[in-house]
Amino acid sequence: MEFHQAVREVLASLAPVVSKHPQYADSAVIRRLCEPERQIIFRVPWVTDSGRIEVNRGFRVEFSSTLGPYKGGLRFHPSLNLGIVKFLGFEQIFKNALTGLPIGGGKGGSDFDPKGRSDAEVMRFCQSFMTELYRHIGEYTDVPAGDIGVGGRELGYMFGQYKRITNRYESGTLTGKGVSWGGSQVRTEATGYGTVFFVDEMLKSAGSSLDGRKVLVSGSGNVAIHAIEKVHQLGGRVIACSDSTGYVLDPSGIDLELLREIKEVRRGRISDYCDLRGGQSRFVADGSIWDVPCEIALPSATQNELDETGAAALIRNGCRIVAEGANMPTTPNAIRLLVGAQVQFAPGKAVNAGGVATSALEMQQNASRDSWTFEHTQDRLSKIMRGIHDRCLETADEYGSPGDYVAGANIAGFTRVADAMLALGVI
Ligand code: NDP
Ligand code: 2IT
Repeated sequence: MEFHQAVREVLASLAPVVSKHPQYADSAVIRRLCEPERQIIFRVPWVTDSGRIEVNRGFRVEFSSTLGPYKGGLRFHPSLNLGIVKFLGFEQIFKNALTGLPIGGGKGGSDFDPKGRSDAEVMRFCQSFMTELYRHIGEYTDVPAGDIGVGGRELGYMFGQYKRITNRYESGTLTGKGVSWGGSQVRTEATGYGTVFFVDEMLKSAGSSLDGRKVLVSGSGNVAIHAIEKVHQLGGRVIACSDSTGYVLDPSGIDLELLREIKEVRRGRISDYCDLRGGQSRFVADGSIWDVPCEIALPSATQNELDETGAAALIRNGCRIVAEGANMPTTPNAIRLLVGAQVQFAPGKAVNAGGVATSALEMQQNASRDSWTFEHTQDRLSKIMRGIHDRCLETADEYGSPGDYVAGANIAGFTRVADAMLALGVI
């Protein structure tokens, strides 16, 4: 279902491209792009702390290696299935193309649920997962990173196992590594920061800024936390964030230090926030964050989290910008509603591309055995986001849809990968 949704969304933008450039149709570029180059599904057995044997399913979908090694994250979430991995891998092809960097598209993960598991259990799972995955990946082949449920801890255990099995310190095989063992400055922050850099460009191109804006950020994971941080640095105020159990409303602005303590140190739930924060903050169990009045909404949790009801509430309350920090968080009907109400909408494959772009910067540093400063890396990220933003608008103009970020992102991503496919022949 999700894969078809993602494909339909891209194809809907391509009619003017194919009529202007019939060579794409003649060489079946679209049909070839819809079929992954390779799909790997494997058993992941592991042992719990109490000695029970568990079995999960592992996936890696290697979608397109036209522009570079397959590149994309690993997701650990109980809902994960092949259709979701395929949608994420398909999106990744165009997102990665949009960055202008030499990376192909792929995605993977497992239906393993890390919630409530001890560090030792997570380690044994990651080691078992990598014991199969290692034979499929490598600096020049396929370079995984994190996604939902996979952060620094999991990547550490996976890199350790990869290094042990291969007896090689191949830093360029995984990205999102810790800075003390081959990682890049800013990679942890990059998706959230990049999302806000993109929104800043949207505002600037309308002669405005983030200063004083009221913002909603759904989720409270890696992307959400760093989006909140950058909104606050640029003068905006994030008044609500969420997780799968409900949302926190804090009219005086989310206390980031407290949120990080709860999520990153204690690995706790967002419902703990209000007990510790007090004041006017409150937790709305099972509530929809989109009911909170705002000017800018950044869905940053998961796919299809913002539906027509959410979109209608945002419109009613005067929201002006929706930019996707997550992958495909807005349903097609919600996008139609938002666009119909003149809300500026920017899709994940452009908005959240800062994460994978910084992964490509990590690969550059690994290849040259170098490490850059935080300032330099953040400057590169911000320039890359400006480049993606401008490319979306220029492409939308060129194909007769001025201001349409969806058309711009889909067409600019597609044409870059399609032109390279034409050059490489029928493979
Ligand atoms: P995290 O695991 O750090 O956080 C995920 C957040 O989303 C949590 O708050 C989680 O709540 C919530 N969430 C996850 N699944 C669901 C669900 N089924 N229903 C409701 N809430 C859910 O992941 P990230 O922050 O890394 O990823 C968030 C989004 O951003 C994903 O769409 C991911 O694909 C995308 N993305 C991530 C990048 C990265 O570099 N990490 C790069 C580009 C995009 P709970 O804890 O309750 O499950
Ligand atoms: O969806 C995404 O772009 C990611 N999860 C990041 C992928 C990466 O390889 O850094």
